[in-house]
Amino acid sequence: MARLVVVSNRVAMPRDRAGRAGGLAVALRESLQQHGGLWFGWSGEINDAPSPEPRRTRQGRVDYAVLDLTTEEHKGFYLEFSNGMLWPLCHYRLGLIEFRRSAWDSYLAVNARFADQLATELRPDDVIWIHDYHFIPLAAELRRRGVQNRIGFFMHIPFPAPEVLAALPGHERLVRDLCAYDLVGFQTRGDVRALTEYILHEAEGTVIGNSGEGDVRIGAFGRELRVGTFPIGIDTQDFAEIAAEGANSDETQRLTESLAGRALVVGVDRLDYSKGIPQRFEAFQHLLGSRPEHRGKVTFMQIAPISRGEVAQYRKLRNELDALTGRINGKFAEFDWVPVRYLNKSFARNTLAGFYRHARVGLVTPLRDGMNLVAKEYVASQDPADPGALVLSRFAGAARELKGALLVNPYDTEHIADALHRALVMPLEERRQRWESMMGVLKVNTISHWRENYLAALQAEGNPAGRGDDNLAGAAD
Ligand code: ADQ
Repeated sequence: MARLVVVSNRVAMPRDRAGRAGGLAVALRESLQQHGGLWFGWSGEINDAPSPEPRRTRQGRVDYAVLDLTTEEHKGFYLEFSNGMLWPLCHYRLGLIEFRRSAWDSYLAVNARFADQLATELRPDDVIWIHDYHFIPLAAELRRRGVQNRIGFFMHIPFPAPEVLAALPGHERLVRDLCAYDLVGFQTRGDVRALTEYILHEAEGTVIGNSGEGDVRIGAFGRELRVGTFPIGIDTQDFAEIAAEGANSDETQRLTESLAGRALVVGVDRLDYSKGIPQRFEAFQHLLGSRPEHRGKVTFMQIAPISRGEVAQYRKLRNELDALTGRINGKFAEFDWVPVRYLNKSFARNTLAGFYRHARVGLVTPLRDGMNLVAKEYVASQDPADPGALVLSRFAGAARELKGALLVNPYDTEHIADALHRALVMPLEERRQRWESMMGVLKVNTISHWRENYLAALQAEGNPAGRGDDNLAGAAD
């Protein structure tokens, strides 16, 4: 039976509690455990005299092998290129990019160094699943080292339109390297379309087959590969259960008491400029300004733990939100009501689920997002008898599936304010209907469904003659 090798920038080590690790880590770990597997990636540590060999841990049937980054690599590969260039590029924020050739060189060099180590770990039958933008060139580097295994890639964030991607010096190399995979998976059909257009118009490639369902087979750079849509899900049942339990938790009780009967609007995001948090604050301010009936009746709680605090744009965003919170509260607060509660901290999943369940409105307004799991978690957490309403950006991948949400343009703060008003006064019957339609989708497209679909598709690709039927996906049940 084939062994599964998962590669991701951060490796969820066995000591990480599942509650913190989240749905994706748990889902990947399950598959690895099922077959025996290897999880390979960055240790999360910086070390200027790193051992060339990975550090290893084994738990159950899973091996973990992690490498440290040097200070220079952490700066060039991780901060400057992955987070400083690819992240804004893929989120359509060209104005935030400062291209440095040294960072690009570092990105390629770290991918080459990781490939050196990973190549020595591999067995001929291994199926390799590489995650996210930090490691786009890894398959090409492995191929250069003679690796012929099936290699799949999943992009968790959006893939930009060719006109945007072409702004990155080195875009040709990046896409050529992407074509070294056997299967490239994206969150939405729009992402598949973006890569296909690049292949056709910038890379002189061809579309060999097109299912019309967000699934194409392309030919480029002397190879054939499949590019498909695999929208990531959550563990819907589990979330619904922990939310029902979380509704009675100490924290949720305290939250409920502190609200004194006021409606709660909740936002939960990493503190990231792609999430549209300032626009959301402006929209709430607009709601209070334009519809005085909500003053004193609604509380907006934004939970946003600090993320990538070393990167200048993230520090700037933090300052902006500190100022906005002060401005809105200064303008509208009363001695017994503070309109905005802004928390830079993380919560355990069950606490978060209890908060979601108590919130009358989930406010999820990214300017661009691969999927956005918070939107799905909010829906899964609702009480079926009295569900809240979801206000969702049309630019989140989740908007393709959650048609029962109130979809908004996240740049249009007045539009968001109108949707917020609609959500706050929405009759129970309409809330129920919308929620049922969304929950129907979430019950089918769970995270296990996503993982199994992806692995089955990878399994079917590049399957060299003579290789047995090593059904990876099915065995994960
Ligand atoms: P992210 O950009 O991190 O993920 P998202 O999909 O919303 O965004 O996932 C965030 C996760 O972190 C959720 O599970 C959420 O519950 C959790 N989280 C956020 N704030 C938290 C807090 N304060 N305390 C505890 N948990 C918190 C990237 C892409 C997304 C894509 C995912 C998965 O940017 O578009 O949906 O990967 O593919």
